[in-house]
Amino acid sequence: MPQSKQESQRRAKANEAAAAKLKQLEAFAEPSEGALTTPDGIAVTDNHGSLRAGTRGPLLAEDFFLRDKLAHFERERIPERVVWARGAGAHGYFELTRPLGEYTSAGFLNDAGVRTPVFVRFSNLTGSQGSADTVRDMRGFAVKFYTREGNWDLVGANMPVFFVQDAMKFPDLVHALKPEPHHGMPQASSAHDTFWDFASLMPESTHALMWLMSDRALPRSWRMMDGFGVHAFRFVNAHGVPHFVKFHWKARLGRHALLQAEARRIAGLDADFLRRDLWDAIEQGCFPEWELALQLIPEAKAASLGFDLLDPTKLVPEELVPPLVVGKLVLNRNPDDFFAESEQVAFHPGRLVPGIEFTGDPLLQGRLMSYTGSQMARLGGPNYAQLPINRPVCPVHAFHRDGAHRTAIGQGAVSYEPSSLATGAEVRVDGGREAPQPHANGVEARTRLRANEFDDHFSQASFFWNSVSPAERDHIVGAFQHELAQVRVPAIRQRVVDNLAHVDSRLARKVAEAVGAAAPDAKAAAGRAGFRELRLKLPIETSPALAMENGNGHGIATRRVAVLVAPGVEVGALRALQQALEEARARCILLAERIGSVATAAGQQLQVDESLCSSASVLFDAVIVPGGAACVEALAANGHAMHFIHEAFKHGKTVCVIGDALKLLEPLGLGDAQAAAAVAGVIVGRNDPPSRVQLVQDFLAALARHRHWTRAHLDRVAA
Ligand code: HDD
Repeated sequence: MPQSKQESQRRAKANEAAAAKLKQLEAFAEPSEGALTTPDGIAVTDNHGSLRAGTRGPLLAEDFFLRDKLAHFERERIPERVVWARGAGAHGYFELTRPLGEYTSAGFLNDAGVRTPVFVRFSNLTGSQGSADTVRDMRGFAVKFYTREGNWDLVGANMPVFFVQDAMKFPDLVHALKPEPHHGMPQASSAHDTFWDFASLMPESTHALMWLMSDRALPRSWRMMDGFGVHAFRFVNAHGVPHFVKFHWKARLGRHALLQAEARRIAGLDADFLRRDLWDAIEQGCFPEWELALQLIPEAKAASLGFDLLDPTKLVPEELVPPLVVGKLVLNRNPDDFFAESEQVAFHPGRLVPGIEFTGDPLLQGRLMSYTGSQMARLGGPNYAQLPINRPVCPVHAFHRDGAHRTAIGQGAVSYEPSSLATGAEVRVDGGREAPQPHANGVEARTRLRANEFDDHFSQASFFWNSVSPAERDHIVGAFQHELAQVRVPAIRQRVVDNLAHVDSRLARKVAEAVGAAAPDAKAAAGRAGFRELRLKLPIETSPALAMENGNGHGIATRRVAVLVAPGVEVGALRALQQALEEARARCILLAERIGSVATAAGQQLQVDESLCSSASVLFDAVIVPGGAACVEALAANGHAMHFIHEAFKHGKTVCVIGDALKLLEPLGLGDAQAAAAVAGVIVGRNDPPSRVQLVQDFLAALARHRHWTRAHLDRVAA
């Protein structure tokens, strides 16, 4: 189901609310002219002298104005574009004169007379930002259309063909063209060994070389050069009928060039010749204009052209396919801020509005992969589309979040879909189950669909559930119960249990009961958008390998065993356990009421590692409580100790009580030695030497099992 109208309206309202909030702040704003301030608006009292300790003393760290001013200044430069670095732009509009409904559904190409705002940047392919305008080079002709359906970037050039056919060769071309890496020369020129070395080995570049060596490479003015989209794109009308299309900008002032000798001299006399020419013309009100002319080619006709239309080293002669003039481009406003506009403008040939599509041109396809990363690297992060010059004029409802330099202020909790929280209704943005669309190159079917078997979402969830041990199942139920108990919206809890009904009915029921949901309804889940009713059958019912319980591993190395002690502790059996644990590379940690030492029943001092009140059973894998009447009495009177032992028991850990320490299990109903020893993971030992060997064996075996989940009624244990 496509995005609902209700959802769009809600988003529009949210956007309005965000705008209104900003306006509330703006109501307090004052005009920015007047006294100098810091970027935070704090008045600057002296912009000439830094703050010093006395007239001849050192600078003071508290001169935050100086520090901020320098810190900002040091970061003023950003990386220049890796190619097309030298350039400048202007604002204007595109006006459609010939509606194109029979060719494309793009809204701005359907309404004659409608003006679409544009920003255009002209550039040199080769030179750095500080090079000269008039050198022999291909010129960039990039147009950003701010349409009501989003931004469309036509990122073309003043030549209709390119040097390479495949994007794989683009970095090589640029490396060959740029100054040679060992000495950094020559700047902004193709007249050197590496370029011609590469070009001579790449016969596909020959056609573009002809253009590069022609007068087209020395335009008299950007206003006097034509532009080309270069690649074949594809128009698709409202009925899905495709046409190949090639874009042409035809300069109203005609095509005029400089002589090579002139171009060279001007490069020295006025490196900014072309950008100055554009700026001055616009300032004088002589707004430069271009016609947009299209070569429209039915797909069936493409094959009869005599060359491959998807090859970007080929042009379509106008005599074969006469261009149809459909509108005009007018540049009528110079930017206010070169950096914020001409420099920060970010083009991307993949920004296409509905009704305009790519083709399989391998160069174009490669371009689609390149520009996003380039803009992020250049403009410092993923939010470059929020910069004023790149911002669309239509509403933006993107779910992208956060990132450096975010300026948009989002609304509400929902930045994902499908969702139901924002509107109360279920919203899902997908194309449904339409058949795959044929691709423009006519070879492959394009689709966002996955293979049918991917529609089975539950069979393996059930398989997992059936494979794990009963204790693990209890934990799964508990985890669902716990998580859903934190969910405040009843409809969400219900949806989860309805889905779980497809996994296991008992699981679903137990979860539903605990979270106040109605009886799980598998059919309700099946009726939901995005749900696909398919259940694959595995040749086996369960997989024991999936149960955690069957993967105990080997040994007990690094397990942490707590030993709870108090004065009067009997250490005979404990010593044997400690020695065995040490040999197995497990750790024994002694805990008592206080850190320091306690006296044993035999009058020796026993080192204490941690205090009971600052530790907890959850930090250990098992607990040992050695005997000794006085010791046991002291521990029984210590709330921390009793909680420690009972909690370890409740959590299924190995609990070892020696001699009279058995008494401490009385509150668990295990005061009787036989009853206690019958419980899994409870080891009841004595201090007499003959029984120690068995005690050690039992304890190590129990510890190796890690947890003992078969203990009955653990939920009744108060811990
Ligand atoms: Fe590109 C920028 C034109 C192929 C990768 N390209 C860029 C600009 C223009 C073009 C005019 C500058 C836009 C502006 O003013 O900001 N590019 C073309 C043309 C191509 C072409 C006409 C061939 C038909 N480009 C091309 C390929 C790749 C790139 C094959 C890489 C696979 N182009 C980039 C880039 C740039 C870029 C590295 C550099 C700076 C930037 O993006 O912002 O991503």
